[in-house]
Amino acid sequence: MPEEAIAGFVLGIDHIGVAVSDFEAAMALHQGAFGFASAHEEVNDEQGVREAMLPIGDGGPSIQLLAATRDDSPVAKFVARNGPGVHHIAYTVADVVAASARLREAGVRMLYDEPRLGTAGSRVNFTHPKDTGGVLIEIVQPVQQAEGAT
Ligand code: V0V
Ligand code: CO
Repeated sequence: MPEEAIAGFVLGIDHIGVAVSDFEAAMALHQGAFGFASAHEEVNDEQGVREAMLPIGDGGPSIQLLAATRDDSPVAKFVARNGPGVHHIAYTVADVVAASARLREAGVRMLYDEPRLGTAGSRVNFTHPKDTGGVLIEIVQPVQQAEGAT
């Protein structure tokens, strides 16, 4: 892979994660006031979240609404500390393992040694927010890339 391609490993914004305390009310707001449609909903037991993806425009990034399903969920802790609000930004990458390695080389702590299951079969990792300017950054390898990988 050429240097330029490695330097440009962030392909786009996959989603912006928003922590909510009332999932139904947040869905009603985003679908009603903003006219978003829900493209995908699931419960991620490992992460302790109920979530919905609401794409912005045609093929744009999504708003990811996240409600905690248990008290020790990262989202429960975030909401208890800060109240509802923007929780993370998720960047699309082609290879989450390579992207994590590159970030570690740059001195950024990654929260997981190995990628974990994200939305719709994607593979994800997160930066430590203290190493990325106080912003929790998720990197996402969507399932299409995972299937297409050789
Ligand atoms: C905590 N901190 C944050 C933060 N959460 N800063 C920015 N954005 C956030 N969302 C700050 C916190 O205020 C502390 O700052 C510092 O980080 C360390 O906090 P801590 O008390 O040591 O740790 P916790 O228990 O608050 O946990 C923080 C981390 C946790 C980031 C380690 O939230 C985590 O493991 N996140 C990764 C998984 C996740 O977020 N899952 C939910 C989304 P001070 O007080 O020291 O200054 S799941 C998802 O998006 C999926 C599945 C998907 O998209 O596919
Ligand atoms: Co996310």
